[in-house]
Amino acid sequence: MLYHLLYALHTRFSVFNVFRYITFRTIYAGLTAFLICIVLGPMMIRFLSEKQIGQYVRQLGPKSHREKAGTPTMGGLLIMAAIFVSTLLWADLTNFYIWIVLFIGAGFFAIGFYDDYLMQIKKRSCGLSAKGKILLQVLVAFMGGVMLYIYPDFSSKITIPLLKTFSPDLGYSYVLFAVLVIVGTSNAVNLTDGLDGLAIGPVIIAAATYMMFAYVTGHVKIADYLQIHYVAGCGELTILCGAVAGAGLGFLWFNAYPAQIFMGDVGSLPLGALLGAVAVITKQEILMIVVGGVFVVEAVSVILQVGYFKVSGGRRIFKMAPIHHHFELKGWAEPKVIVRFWIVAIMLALLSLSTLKLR
Ligand code: 57M
Repeated sequence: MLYHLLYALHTRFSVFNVFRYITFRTIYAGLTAFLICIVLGPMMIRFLSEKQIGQYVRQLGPKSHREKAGTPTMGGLLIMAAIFVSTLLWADLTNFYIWIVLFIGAGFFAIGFYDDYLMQIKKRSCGLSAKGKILLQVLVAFMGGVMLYIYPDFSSKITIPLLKTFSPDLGYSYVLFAVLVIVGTSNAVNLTDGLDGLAIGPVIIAAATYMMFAYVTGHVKIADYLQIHYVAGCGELTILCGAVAGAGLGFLWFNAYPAQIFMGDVGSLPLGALLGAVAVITKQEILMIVVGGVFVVEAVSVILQVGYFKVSGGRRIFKMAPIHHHFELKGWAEPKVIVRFWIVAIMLALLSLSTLKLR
């Protein structure tokens, strides 16, 4: 909104010319989202505590988690409010991709909110059924995928990392591919959110990475130089990614070990969906496997554990899945697990950025 209000004044006051630059608006979108979380964080924690919206901790988990019971949760309300307000303030609101990503984020926010509402407020121990949650996620992602597919400027080709000339056109099946990326990323982030700061750290790192991907993919000259897909208009997603990273840093201020607040499904589901949607639009969908490598490993550890448990008649590969619990039960202190996962996430992000040159 500020872009529309203030850039128009640049003919009279040249200083407002700065609002045309995506880099400037990205920095301030990040700072705005960060400040919203920092300023409102303590009030949010007090509000959730007063409403007794505290985490129910299942007895199955590591014993060290028992003392976490009652920690205020649904902090995702604050994260998503910061992202939406900051994006609406600093992005070009005539940009189609901004609205598509916000639509998908809002849809997953609603699903996560309803799940948390049932679990934390109505005190139903399991919330939405797994099938119901997945179906709603697929529906929202499908609607987003169809809108992308029918948008005249958007191509249904996908990028294969490291391959410069091979980018297959998926046609109609592009919609299903987009659903897979968005729903998969959303649930992988959700599974990862099992230790203090464990999910929000890699979310910040992935958002910062896709901030760079969105910028170069939306810049005709840089895209041509790097020989990557040019997606006209997707540069505005740089600002949204800046808001996600800023909100994530603001939330991490309170979610850092020992956490004063958890994000809840109302945070993990939409954050993953936002990252998935940006990955799809910037044509770096498959690279999400690398950028979001921590999320992928967490999800795969669960799939392997549950699958092996079934075929082996009750035996386990890991001490407990997702894999962060395995390291906890091996004796790693929680902060050590968290920071080491962040280090891996940073290394994977750097590796993914290197593919822009390795083509
Ligand atoms: C999402 N939720 C955390 C918090 C957060 C199929 C199975 C793998 C499903 C999985 C599951 O239930 N996943 C749900 C993970 C939970 O965090 C809440 O959920 C929100 C995210 N959706 O925002 O509100 C617990 O995580 C801890 N936590 C922190 N700090 C944070 O900043 O310490 C979360 C955020 C919180 C808190 O203790 O209560 C979670 O872990 O449930 N199930 C599991 O992950 C369980 N694994 C398991 O059962 N493994 C089995 C089989 C099924 C694979 C096995 O290995 O044999 C573990 N989780 C729990 N208990 N709670 C272990 C058992």
